Amino acid sequence: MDWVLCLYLSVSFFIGLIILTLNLKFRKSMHGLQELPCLPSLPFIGSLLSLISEHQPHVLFKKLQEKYGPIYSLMMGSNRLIIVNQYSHAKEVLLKKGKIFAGRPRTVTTDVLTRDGKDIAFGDYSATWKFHRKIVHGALHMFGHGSALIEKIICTQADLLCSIMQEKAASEQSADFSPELMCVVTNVICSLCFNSTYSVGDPEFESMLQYSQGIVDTVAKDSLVDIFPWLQAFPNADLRLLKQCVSVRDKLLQKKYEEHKAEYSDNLQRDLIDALLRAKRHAENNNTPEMSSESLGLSDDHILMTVGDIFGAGVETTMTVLKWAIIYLIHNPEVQKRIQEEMDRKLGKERHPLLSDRGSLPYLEATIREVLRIRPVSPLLIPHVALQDTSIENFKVRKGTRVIVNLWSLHHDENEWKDPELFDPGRFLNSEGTGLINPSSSYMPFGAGIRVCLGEALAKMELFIFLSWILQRFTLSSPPGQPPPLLEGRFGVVLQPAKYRVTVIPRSSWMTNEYQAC
Ligand code: STR
Repeated sequence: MDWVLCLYLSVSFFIGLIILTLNLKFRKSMHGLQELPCLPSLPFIGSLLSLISEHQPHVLFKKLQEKYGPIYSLMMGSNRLIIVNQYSHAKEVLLKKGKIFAGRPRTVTTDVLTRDGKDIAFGDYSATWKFHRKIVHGALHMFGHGSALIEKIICTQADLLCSIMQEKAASEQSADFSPELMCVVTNVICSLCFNSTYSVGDPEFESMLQYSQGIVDTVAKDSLVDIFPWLQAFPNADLRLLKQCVSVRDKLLQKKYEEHKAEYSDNLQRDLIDALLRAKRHAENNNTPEMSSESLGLSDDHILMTVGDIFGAGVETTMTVLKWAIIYLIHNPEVQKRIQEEMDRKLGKERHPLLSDRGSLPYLEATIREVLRIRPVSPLLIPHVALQDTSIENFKVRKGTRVIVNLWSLHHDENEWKDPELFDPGRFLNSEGTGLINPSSSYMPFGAGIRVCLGEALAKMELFIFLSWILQRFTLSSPPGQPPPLLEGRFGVVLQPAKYRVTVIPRSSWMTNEYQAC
């Protein structure tokens, strides 16, 4: 029996040795990691005192790099936050470890907006979330990419915008075009989501204008109530406004949803709601438990919140970029001139630009890219959350830590961009000015990884069509005697420019022939 005992002892010894080595290795890998530099923090209020500043958050976080390096942490109340300011770290968070960092924090304001995270943008990472994203992606794809339908929808709205501009030009009035821009951008999304459109002045549209601004002003701004949730118990004007706006929005969404449900038919797919309803019915008819609509959470609430997201994201973001683009065009008349010359040369003077012209108008494309670089719509993206203990470079990141990718820092990084504060579309062109290039990887206006913007393709189509149509017919400037619009934005869930007025001057070379459907 001795040999049995001997064998037993040696096997146990080797197994023990293996376990010990693995354990040591694991502990070493955790121990090898460093703690991140951290802003001073006090109990209860965290690092709030170090964050009091005249600068807006994205600018302040960029500045704090000088003292703490490109990645550092701070405390917001009791939550640890990591700020990432450099491309290599952003890449690790969004791409290399995208799934680990795919979580979203729950905050009071986003919970009000999204019925406790039942949407895509602010919803936490889960099977339901993945399923939603997949069907919305599919539906957008169906109406998007190269589809003649979407092109027609956008061109019709571009024509409407140009007619309004023409009227203003004829009466020689300068105007704030925000309501008109909002109207045409809303109509594109409305056509996609609800198969309907509005005109400026329509009461439903006017209420939309109001509630959207109310939501943008109050949601996800790291307001105090998001840092200290117990503040909800006290009267709070912002939270009250948000709740009012959300309730107006929800009534409108509910109405559209009920209309679609009543008209639903399996072989009718007019818009996004039809596509979502169809996916829901499909899941309901599918009997496997893991595919049922309940287990995937495809409730009416989820569908409504998803549509609310697409609606809000589609309108606020595109409208904001268009406003920034017009501001930079006013500041840089030579850029307008070069875009117009490029269009005159490539398209002639009697044909409207089409999506298929994108490849032949590189200077316009470069200008759009530069606008998205210099004034990213979402300078801090939406915060991510680490779903398990992990690391960034050799820094420890504990499960539950919030991570903010400071896109502003990436887009204004002096090591990546020459004169980052300078508006220069040429940086996106080759030396002959004939083709587009990627001058730096430190550029991600739509985010990256599994939470990358769902509307990227749609946004690019809209920006191209709207700007090319406007610039083919008009030259934009500030009203005579007035300074050009401010370049400083107002930080919030989107980086909004201040209000400004524009004078539109018709281009004499443009034939005002009737719009021919594209
Ligand atoms: C705008 C206002 C509104 O009515 C609804 C929403 C929900 C989706 C939000 C959107 C907002 C602002 C821009 C967001 C978008 C989701 C993705 C997008 C935050 C608050 C960006 O990441 C820029």
